[in-house]
Amino acid sequence: MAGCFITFEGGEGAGKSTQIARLKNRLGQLAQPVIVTREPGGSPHAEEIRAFILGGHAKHLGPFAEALLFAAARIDHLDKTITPALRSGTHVLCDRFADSTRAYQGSVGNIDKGLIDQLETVTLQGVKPHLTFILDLPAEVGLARAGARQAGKGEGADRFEEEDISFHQSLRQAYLSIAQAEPKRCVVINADQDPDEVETAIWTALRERLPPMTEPATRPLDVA
Ligand code: T5A
Repeated sequence: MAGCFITFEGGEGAGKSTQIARLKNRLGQLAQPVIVTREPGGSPHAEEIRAFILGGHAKHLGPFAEALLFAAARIDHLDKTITPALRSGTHVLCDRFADSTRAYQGSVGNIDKGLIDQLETVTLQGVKPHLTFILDLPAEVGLARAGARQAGKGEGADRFEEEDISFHQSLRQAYLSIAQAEPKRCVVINADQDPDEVETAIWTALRERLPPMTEPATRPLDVA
């Protein structure tokens, strides 16, 4: 793989989409080839599965069935979007990935860790993010941001946003545990600050972890 695979994780309203757009802009100014994608979704069939899950249609099946549906969407997303981009030397910025299944369905949904590990192995087929930014903030702050944005658009809460506060507080701890278990891949970013400060923290970490990405692209990428 010639491109870098970077994922953004965190609770609801953490600011992932905002920061992904800013990072894409910065990389574009350096002529770095980059695409932005998201989970669940990121390919036509995965977007269909997204609508089904976030519409709440799989909730009654329980967390493991939901994890299988997220995995099915992920297989198509990898196959159609992520892997071809990385092979062609394009960086991929992805809004949520396998850590979301580990946190939401695994830790908070109480699915056995060994089962989540096995599911991840068969789903990812060895494709792992080079770097994962975990945007960390109190659950109440993130939910308030997500709620305000939805109110502005006249939308309601989705399948997971409507869970109670203890669900979202557990989620925050689940992400911090993931970061603690994989410090080489994960960087925790304080997302409870001004968007410009969050952007600077992300750029600084990127420069430390993947320096070729933060320089002008003057030759074919060789950063695998
Ligand atoms: N899910 C997903 C699983 O359960 N398992 C899985 O395996 C996967 C892949 C996806 C849902 O599916 C679940 C997790 C999710 O519940 P989604 O619609 O894609 O749902 O929603 P989220 O990924 O949660 O994304 P959000 O859009 O809710 O949040 P973001 O992208 O983190 O936040 P963003 O950038 O849209 O910002 C939210 C609001 O806050 C403002 C923005 O302007 C916006 O209005 N904002 C800030 N305000 C103040 N300070 C800052 N620093 C700010 N940054 C942004």
